[in-house]
Amino acid sequence: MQGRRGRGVGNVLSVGSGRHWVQDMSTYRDGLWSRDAQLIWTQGKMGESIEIEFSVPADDKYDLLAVFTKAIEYGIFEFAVDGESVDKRVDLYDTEVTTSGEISLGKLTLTKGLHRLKATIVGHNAMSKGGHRTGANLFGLDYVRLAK
Ligand SMILES: [Ca+2]
Repeated sequence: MQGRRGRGVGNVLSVGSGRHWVQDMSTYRDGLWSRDAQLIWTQGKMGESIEIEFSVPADDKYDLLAVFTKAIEYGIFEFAVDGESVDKRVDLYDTEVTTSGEISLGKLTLTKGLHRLKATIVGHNAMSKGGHRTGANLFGLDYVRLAK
């Protein structure tokens, strides 16, 4: 996850309807996104999920940290790791295009190797204004990081 130019995002393992891609964020506020990029998912529907792989270096207990993109048409998400729900709900609505800063998705005991982070659309802020091509439940992930 951590390369020479900052932290990124692992492979997308599954996704609901809509589109996802790595979006160049260099035209937005300079330096705010690691690698000037985010994983974006548009046109997702209520209850659908995106599942992303992340790598754990050694068996241990970690704080799973993630940075998301926030903007006017972004949704509200809940999370699971390896199919187990974590007690976290994140509202990615914001009046400007920005990042969430590092949010803890929980302290987890993880084995060395690949794991799955799943984000599920559970709604969107009443202020959220979706575009007809993007929907009102957008998801954006800047990076995932494991802290001890
Ligand atoms: Ca990034």
